Amino acid sequence: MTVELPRTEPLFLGFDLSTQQLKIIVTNEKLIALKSYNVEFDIAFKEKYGITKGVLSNKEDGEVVSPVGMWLDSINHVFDQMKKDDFPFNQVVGISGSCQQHGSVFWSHEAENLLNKLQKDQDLSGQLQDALSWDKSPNWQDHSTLEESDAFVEAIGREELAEITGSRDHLRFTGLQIRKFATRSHPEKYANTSRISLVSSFITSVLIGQITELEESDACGMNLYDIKSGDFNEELLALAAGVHPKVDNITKEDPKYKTAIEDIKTKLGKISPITYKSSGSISSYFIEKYGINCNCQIYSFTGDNLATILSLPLQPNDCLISLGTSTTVLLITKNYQPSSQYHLFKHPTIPDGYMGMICYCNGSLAREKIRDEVNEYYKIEDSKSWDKFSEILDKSVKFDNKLGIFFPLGEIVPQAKAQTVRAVLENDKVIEVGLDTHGFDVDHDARAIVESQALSCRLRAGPMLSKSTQSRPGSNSPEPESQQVKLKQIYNDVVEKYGDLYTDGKKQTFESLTARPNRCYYVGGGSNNLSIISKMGSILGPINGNYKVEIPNACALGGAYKASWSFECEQKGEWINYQQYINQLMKDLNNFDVEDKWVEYFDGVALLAKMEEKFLK
Ligand code: XUL
Repeated sequence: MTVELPRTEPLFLGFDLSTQQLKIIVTNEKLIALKSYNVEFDIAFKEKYGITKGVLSNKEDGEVVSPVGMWLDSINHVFDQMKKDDFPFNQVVGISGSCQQHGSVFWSHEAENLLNKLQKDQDLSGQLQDALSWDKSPNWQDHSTLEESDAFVEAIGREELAEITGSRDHLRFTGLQIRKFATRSHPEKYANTSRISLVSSFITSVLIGQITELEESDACGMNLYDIKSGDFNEELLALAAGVHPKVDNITKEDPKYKTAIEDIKTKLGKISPITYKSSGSISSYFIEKYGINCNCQIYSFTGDNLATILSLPLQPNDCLISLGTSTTVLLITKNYQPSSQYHLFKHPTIPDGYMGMICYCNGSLAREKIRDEVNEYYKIEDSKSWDKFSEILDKSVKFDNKLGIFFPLGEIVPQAKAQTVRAVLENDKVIEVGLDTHGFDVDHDARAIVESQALSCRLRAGPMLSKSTQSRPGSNSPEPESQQVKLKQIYNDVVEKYGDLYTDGKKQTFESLTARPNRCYYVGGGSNNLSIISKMGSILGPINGNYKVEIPNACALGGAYKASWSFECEQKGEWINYQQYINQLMKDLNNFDVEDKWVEYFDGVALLAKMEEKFLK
């Protein structure tokens, strides 16, 4: 992006503070990305902070942390770069952004005072050194909190925790990290902490020059926030503060309990409900040092996955499927149906909406492994070519009751060891088979890896999606009522043949098995293979089409769009529907045609559910 920046129109900045870099993208009111700037941490700050890939890791105990000063340096670094580029800072009227999720920043008692008197001739990290009670922030890759995870599960229970907070216990989640910090790794530093921010609210705070509230959607990644009641859960706060009656040997009547709860409440502050309203104006430091427009508003930053969904014209029931090394499914729903197998967060711009997130470990590696086997079997010269694999997928037009689960790595969803399982349906019985038995050949492996990955998404997205009876526009599909009768029949047939279906211990219902996505969007390396995404699309069966999209700067763009949407809402003084606002991007997207096999793959759904239940170890 090297366009000449216009010298009059209002501009917006979208930050993406990720693990390895800070990127800032510049957009205008028409949602056009005009320019971007960035700094890679390992290139600019390796020497100063001793980092590798943006973090400091301790292999012994699994601790992974990011130096907070480095983030501050990166803001100065990129803004300096923009200044050198003669960037028209005076046109910037709104800033928001995306930050890595779950990380916490611990402020000292000096923080407010120091934030307030930043001097333009000095950098941020030097001036804010004493504003931190710990100069590090736990990174999302950290896995040093097994002890804390045990405590959360013992006190609350895994499924119950998911019910309350939208996610089960995860080692990286903020509540567990705070418990470790307060009770095990740094109790004195915890005592010297005045406030705790998430990375998102930390950056918002730095830009406005005072400590601001936590942003609600990102706060859902803490294992502390009760999503339904819209407040912190006191039992979870007790766990984070190390005073839970069940696991910490203390009673609720003990004055220490009450003091610790009051203390952690003060430290965390309030959670600001989803809003378009500004968190505050840019602080004088940035006005004086860089010449940012003094009316520039800072709109609350949010988490990176949450910002990603803001970058696309996503409507409720839309799914964004990222086919990278791992597979991540992000979807938008109005349905709060939590499960320990996925995450639900509040949507950052739709007050009654949620973002569902399913994270799989086995993505491209598993597909590549089968591709290599196929190429070896067919003696394909170029062992990395996808041609044969794709040809098999393209000609596999009918589901033939054979399926495989391929986990070269241990899997998170469902939680299982590394393994391969193949099965067929014979005489209405699901039986485990080996390769080259029961008609299961190498071609079946190729289709089964894609089928089972798509079916797993379908099984797990189903409970989160709202039931939809819409039909495809322009199609001859039956009216909703007769469609409903037809679906009931299919559902009854499947249940009669396979029995009730369970996923991750939860019974699938007629509604969950028949909820279809609205649109599916595919991103990431795997989406460049049209045969793979066509097969996935035919199984997932979105009502309004499949789209392949390329959004290399999704997080930063999501941040910039959040800023321009908020700015427009503030100008109008009312809530603008985010989906309508972002829908102007729809005209730039092209869908691809797939044959709809959604109904046919009901048998696949059942077969996968039974295989997971019966054979996975
Ligand atoms: C989400 C998560 C990661 C980080 C990456 O739960 O841990 O996506 O947010 O920055």
